[in-house]
Amino acid sequence: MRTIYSPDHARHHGQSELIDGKLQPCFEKPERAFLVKARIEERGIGPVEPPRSFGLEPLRRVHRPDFVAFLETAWTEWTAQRGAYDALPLVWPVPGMRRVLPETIDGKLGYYSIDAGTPITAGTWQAIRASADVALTGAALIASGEERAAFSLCRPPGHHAGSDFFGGYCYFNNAAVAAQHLRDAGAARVAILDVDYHHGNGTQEIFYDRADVLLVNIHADPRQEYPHFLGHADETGAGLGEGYNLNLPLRWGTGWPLWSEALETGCQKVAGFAPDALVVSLGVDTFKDDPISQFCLESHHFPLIGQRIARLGLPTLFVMEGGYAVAEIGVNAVGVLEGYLGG
Ligand code: 6XA
Ligand code: ZN
Repeated sequence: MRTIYSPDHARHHGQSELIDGKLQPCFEKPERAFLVKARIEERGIGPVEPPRSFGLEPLRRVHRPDFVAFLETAWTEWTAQRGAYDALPLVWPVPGMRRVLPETIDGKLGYYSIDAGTPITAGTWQAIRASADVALTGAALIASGEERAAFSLCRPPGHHAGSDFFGGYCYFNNAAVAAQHLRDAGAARVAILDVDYHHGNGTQEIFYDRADVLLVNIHADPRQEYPHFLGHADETGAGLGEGYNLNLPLRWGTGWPLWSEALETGCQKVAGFAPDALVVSLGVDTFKDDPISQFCLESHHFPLIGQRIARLGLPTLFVMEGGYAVAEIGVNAVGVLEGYLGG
């Protein structure tokens, strides 16, 4: 299996995030992708290749143009106003206020974000463009039929980013950009299976009223876990998209028996949709020792996830999302790929 990887991810290296009431060193750090890439090489999964450049147009297929433009200039605006240190938002237009775009950077940061855990740094723009190109390059390999499966080693991740907001360490929604690219290249139906520990609220928001992209999410119950305000079981899609969104929330402490049951349910939903291609939002923060998560999967479970996905028999693009237990991130992420490949 080919892996698409860009070293430009390392240009995004946040100092700190607001988490648990404290400014702490970012959990989402360059080492994550370095270690996954190292494991790919160690296990001989296949070649590691750079992305092609797709420009901004594919991003604007799922993100609002003003949001894309905001991300491009946010660092410059922030440094002009504040100084050369990471930008974080502080105030949000919650219901009861008005979402009117402010003129100054502090207001814009709140307007276009969902949390204070996702810094914009000097190299964020270059890294998020590269990350989207990594996803698009993988999608193009699948779309052309050149490859039956590929791994887009994206960093930063993407599934919390919506049509016009960033957050949850995510800026551009790489999986959504890839799924839309597959659609635009001729796939009539695309399924996205999100196995990250967190609900992919951004992906859900982007495709919620569409019947051409099925989204299945297996994640920690939003009543307990981030992102808290989306991901409930009764969110099934809207309008034409009714029935094309399946949320399978699970309680803290969930281990393999219940998690794998949800995977089975999710895979059956995907099979019933009979998509032309599958995008897997591959987070490995379901691992028992993940520092910010509360599920209990063990390293030997990750190949079983890949095996089950392989049984769907679909052209499949794996897109890297979360996972913060850096000592095991390579073993767990590559474990899924090896399971898929029959290892
Ligand atoms: C709180 C947690 C962010 C979640 C990031 C993640 N700032 N999402 O792994 O999948
Ligand atoms: Zn996650």
